[in-house]
Amino acid sequence: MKNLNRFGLLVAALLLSLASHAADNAAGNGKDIEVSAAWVRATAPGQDTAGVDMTITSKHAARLVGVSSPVAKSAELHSMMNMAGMMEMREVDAVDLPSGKPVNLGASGYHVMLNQLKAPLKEGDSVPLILSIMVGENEMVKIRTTAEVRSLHTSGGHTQSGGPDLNY
Ligand SMILES: [Cu+2]
Repeated sequence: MKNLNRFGLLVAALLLSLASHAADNAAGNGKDIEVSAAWVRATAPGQDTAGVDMTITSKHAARLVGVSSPVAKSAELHSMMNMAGMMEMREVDAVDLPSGKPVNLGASGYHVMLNQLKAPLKEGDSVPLILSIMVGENEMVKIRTTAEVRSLHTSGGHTQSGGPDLNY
């Protein structure tokens, strides 16, 4: 019986690994698009929006055109602009991903805005994200990734966009 159980575990592990490969394939040419260093600051009490930073590298010219996350009611692509000394966020339709060039959203003046968070983001959590990326003219791929929730006091890298009460 013991051996049988072990065999069962092996089969389960094999099935799991097959399932995760299937998920990769479901992302179309997901292997041609790499997402790294995705992170978001933990939320302060009462804060229900959060800005996510990440680096996206697409082998082929593409555009990030949408984002969703189960932790937020909606997610948008935002740009940050300095308007007469005030940082202002605007929703944008897309972020260009030139072929082969890593694009760091924060460094490029963008972030993913999570709106109406369903629960506070706590340090150490990971936030699932689904990126909609248009590769070339008409191939839409969905890329699953997760953003690491870092300490509220993390500085640098990303200009936090949690709200006007936070320091930029
Ligand atoms: Cu924003």
